[in-house]
Amino acid sequence: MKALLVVDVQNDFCPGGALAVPEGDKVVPVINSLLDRFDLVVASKDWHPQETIHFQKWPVHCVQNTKGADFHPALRSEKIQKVFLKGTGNKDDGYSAYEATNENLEEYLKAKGVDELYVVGLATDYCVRASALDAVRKGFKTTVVKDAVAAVNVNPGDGDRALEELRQAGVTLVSSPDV
Ligand code: VGL
Ligand code: ZN
Repeated sequence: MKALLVVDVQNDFCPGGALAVPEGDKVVPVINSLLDRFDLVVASKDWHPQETIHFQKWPVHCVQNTKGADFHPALRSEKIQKVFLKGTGNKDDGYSAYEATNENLEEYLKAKGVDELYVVGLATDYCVRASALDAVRKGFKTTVVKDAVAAVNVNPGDGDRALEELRQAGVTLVSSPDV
């Protein structure tokens, strides 16, 4: 059983948003093209309170129930069976989808019989990285689709370094035509 995890494809991480990932919107058509190849599609949302220590590191973004926290309008979000909300506390970053507080992602996937998890979305160097690392640690056969992720790149090369770290941790890297 193979599932797709769509990480944080939200307005604030796309061009024009509060914490825009360069070319963040470019992942949307690639992700849309993958959705029908999976038995199960789930997503995470960065879902912050108005005040959190997270905003000492980052501009205010993805505040709960704001437009910036909505999915990118072109994402075929009707295909998403469950949304996992993370970063909801005010004392930690909550980068990983496995830190969601509305539902437990690990238990949800295991209850559905998922053993293989494909991870796509934003941003390669933060939430995709943290979610994929947690997925391998929890025993999922984990794959990141390289052309379906994009990096913040606070420091040049952060995205490429994150992908190399993931590869060394046991994550498989593929291109979308090979999914
Ligand atoms: C993210 C920075 C701050 C992410 C979330 O979704 O990768 N990055 N908050
Ligand atoms: Zn955030």
